[in-house]
Amino acid sequence: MNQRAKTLRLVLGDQLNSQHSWFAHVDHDVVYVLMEVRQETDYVLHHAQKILAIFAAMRDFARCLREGGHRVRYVAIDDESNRQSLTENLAALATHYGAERLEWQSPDEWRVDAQLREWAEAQSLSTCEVDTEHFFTGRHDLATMFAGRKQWLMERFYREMRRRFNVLLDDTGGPESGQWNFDHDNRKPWRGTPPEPADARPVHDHQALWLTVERSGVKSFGEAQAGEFRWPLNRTEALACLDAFIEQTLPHFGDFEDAMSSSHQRLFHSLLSFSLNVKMLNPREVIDRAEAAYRHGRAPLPAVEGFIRQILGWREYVRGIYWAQMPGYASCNVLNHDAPLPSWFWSGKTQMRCLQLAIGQSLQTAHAHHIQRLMVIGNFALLAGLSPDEVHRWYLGVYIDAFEWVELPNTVGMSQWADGGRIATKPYVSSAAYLSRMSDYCKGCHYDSKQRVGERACPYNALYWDFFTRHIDVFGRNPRLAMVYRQLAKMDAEERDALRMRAAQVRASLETL
Ligand code: FAD
Ligand code: DLZ
Repeated sequence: MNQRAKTLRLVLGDQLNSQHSWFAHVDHDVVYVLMEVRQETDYVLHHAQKILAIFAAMRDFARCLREGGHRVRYVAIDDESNRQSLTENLAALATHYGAERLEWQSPDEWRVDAQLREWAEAQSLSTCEVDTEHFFTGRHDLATMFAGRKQWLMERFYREMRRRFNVLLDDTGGPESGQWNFDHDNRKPWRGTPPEPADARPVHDHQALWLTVERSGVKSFGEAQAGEFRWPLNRTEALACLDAFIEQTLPHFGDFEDAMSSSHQRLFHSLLSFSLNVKMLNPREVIDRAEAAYRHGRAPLPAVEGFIRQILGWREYVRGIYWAQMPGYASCNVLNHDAPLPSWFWSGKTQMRCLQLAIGQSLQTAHAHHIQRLMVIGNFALLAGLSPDEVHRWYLGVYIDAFEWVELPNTVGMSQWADGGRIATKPYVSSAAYLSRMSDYCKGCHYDSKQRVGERACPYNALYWDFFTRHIDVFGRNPRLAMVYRQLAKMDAEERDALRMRAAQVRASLETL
């Protein structure tokens, strides 16, 4: 075959979409380029499983393309010719193939988007950016929808999306069963029944690949193959996981969406975020499958609506926020929080059992579900006044599904309120009472969830009241927090002092909690 190629097409590690129109026809003038590069492994310290999953999935994708007859150039992390930079490799490959044209799909991250555009401007090659054909909305649709409005609301956006894409509507065009949102039904604690479905994810062994990654000098944290490395690494595997979720798990998703258990980590979550974010699965097909389960009487409406809201609502919404707010969004810090992350974020070794379990699980499996991320880890970080940038970098590194477009708004906005309420109309914080109600984490903890002051009092309690006292200027007039401030006002001075002192003690000893 002729070595030369007219066109190079870049496929990034989170663009493994075999359904993309690029791949509908084989063209021998086109070479698809995938590269494992230090630029992408090292821009933040990553969990070992995230690197491994992306590399293994990229390698499998390249294999499938070759099997489909496409020409592929795969640059492995240890290739001698690898310049470890997306654009430097592209320049070298364009020369190698005598290419006249370079095409790429819109990157999801601002950083890579800017890099490719800037580089392309300085090239004599003709360039072309195409859509990823993945999301429901364009990058700037959300900003257009809310142009001129002070308050952007997810719920408004979500209803509009349901109408626009005809999801869970009745014959009149209204919401199925007359109700848009079943959030209030979806808050049950889990006490052991129904049983957690078996883990349908495939087990992989990528020891050899991991050795190559390590030998190439890539730094990481977390466990690479802790017992089992089980993430879907191609579309066939992802579709099998989707099938299993729809059949066995979705019916209970709603009831236990916010529940946490020390013995059962997955409960009724889909664990589809990695497959979705690297685009092995399309959100439209996931939503269609969930809606069909409801229409065929195999899953109740509150569960299906709750699940669809996460994907059609939150996932598209945070992406719109990201593109509307970048590049400044990454440095938001409205509450001026600047405490460094305690070292136990990297080991899980703290006496607070909820954090020990949620962080421990994250380090072991590169996953934690939404309430663990928001109400255990994020809640503590916000109450303790940790630096939102450090918190963001931890979340971006640790989770298998973390890509900045979705992680940053969730961390900096929803979880740390560092954007001043752009996403969350009030901060997601709680005392130990919430954690104790929604999980069994407090049982057997070194700290007492019921005590507010004293050495053994759960740190969340004093921190909670201290947070609202410290930030009364920001939150004191928020009508959604009126109750909190009424409760604070009812406390006598002695009680408030004791809480303040306990909180100060906790904040001074974060490292040893
Ligand atoms: P399920 O509970 O089964 O939900 C189904 C799907 O809905 C998910 O796969 C995901 O695609 C989507 N979804 C649910 N909640 C959200 C949300 N808030 N924003 C966007 N999509 C959502 N999600 C990521 O995909 N990547 C991240 O980097 C990420 N970082 C987060 C950081 C913080 C601080 C918080 C609070 C949440 C974060 N989330 C992130 C959202 C959510 O926690 C994960 O999507 C979810 O836990 C993934 O597990 P799952 O597939 O089992 O989700
Ligand atoms: C996350 C990641 C990692 C760890 N490594 C690579 C890589 O070596 N090559 C690659 O193309 N993509 C990788 N990715 C995913 C990218 O970070 C992601 O594609 C961009 O940030 C755009 O969203």
